[in-house]
Amino acid sequence: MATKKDLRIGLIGTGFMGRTHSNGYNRVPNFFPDLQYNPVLQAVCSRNEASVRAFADQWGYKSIETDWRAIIARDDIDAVDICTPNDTHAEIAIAAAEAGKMILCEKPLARNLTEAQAMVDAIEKAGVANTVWYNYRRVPAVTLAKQIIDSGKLGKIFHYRANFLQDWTINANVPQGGTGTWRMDVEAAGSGVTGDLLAHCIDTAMWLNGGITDVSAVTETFVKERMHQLTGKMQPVGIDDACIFHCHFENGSLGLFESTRYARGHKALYTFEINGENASIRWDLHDLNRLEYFDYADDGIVRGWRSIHVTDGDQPYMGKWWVPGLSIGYEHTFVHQVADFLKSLETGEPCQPTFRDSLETQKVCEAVIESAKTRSWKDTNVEWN
Ligand code: SOE
Repeated sequence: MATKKDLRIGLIGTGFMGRTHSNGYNRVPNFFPDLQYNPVLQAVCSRNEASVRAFADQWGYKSIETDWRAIIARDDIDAVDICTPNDTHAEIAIAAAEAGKMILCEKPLARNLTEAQAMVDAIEKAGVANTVWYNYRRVPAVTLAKQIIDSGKLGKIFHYRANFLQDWTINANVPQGGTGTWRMDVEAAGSGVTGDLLAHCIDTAMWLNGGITDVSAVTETFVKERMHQLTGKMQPVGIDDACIFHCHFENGSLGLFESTRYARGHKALYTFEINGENASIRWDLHDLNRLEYFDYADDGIVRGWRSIHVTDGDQPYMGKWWVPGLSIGYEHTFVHQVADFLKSLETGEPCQPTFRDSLETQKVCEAVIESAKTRSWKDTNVEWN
């Protein structure tokens, strides 16, 4: 095999997502050995020197930085991976693009549409490779759902339904702001469940079922004040704790979406169901290797919901893993995204979702928040192809 090319990564941010991405870079060479590019963990950056050093040792980064600008200034880094809170995405991504770096950005792309548009303008002007980590597209069962839908088996689609339910913020003593709870702070996050959880549902939905044209939403903030870790004071909560919206898709189908962090008993219940004229599909993150499929064309005496255990070598990504019948997990979605990004560098094809694709998701999120605020239907102005 020809000598591999190195893709030298500079990771910024060492939280939960820093770990998932690092695991992805580390696993890819073993399981996707045919790729021409080899990820090299060149540098990792976080403000606290001791903790970033420990992270570098644990995950195998060659060097550390404590200022993200240093990562961007380095000549020995090809791609910048942004895993910091949402309020830093735009500044880092724009600076990285101007420096000619490739960019992999954690979701959501930005806090709002204005920031997201500026990021898209910067990467398109620079012409750099880019992707956004909407990882659930790369669950093999979800990728299989996409293949089934694209094959036309569902026929005309009538309904798309999705939920993303969690329960980790019910306790009013959970603070906002600062390390670990920046998702609770509107300044850092931009929004609550809409940008954090529904953004996943919207990304998957538009990938599977096309553009969302208009939305009508309701949001609620159940705990109105929380202690802010940066000021030490009780402060109003600006995020949406729960959001429900319904919508139209360009293809004429209706969508219904719900997300909350107040669904006691649910830690990360992401589900979707799609009903078409000829067939239906449903998926549940808690049983992520299973795709349920109902086909009206089946012989009547055996017709019913099929439970497809997506572990066969012919099914998406699974030929890369163990042997048929053996499951993989959440972390593999990030391995797949790294592999797809590296492949995109070989082929020159964009690695979806790109910043531009994720701008469309941001448009829907913005319309959802605006609709809830104004108690009215909002057009998304999504451009989906
Ligand atoms: C929030 O709790 C969170 O970690 C999201 O930020 C992730 O994007 C989602 O995949 C799981 O839940």
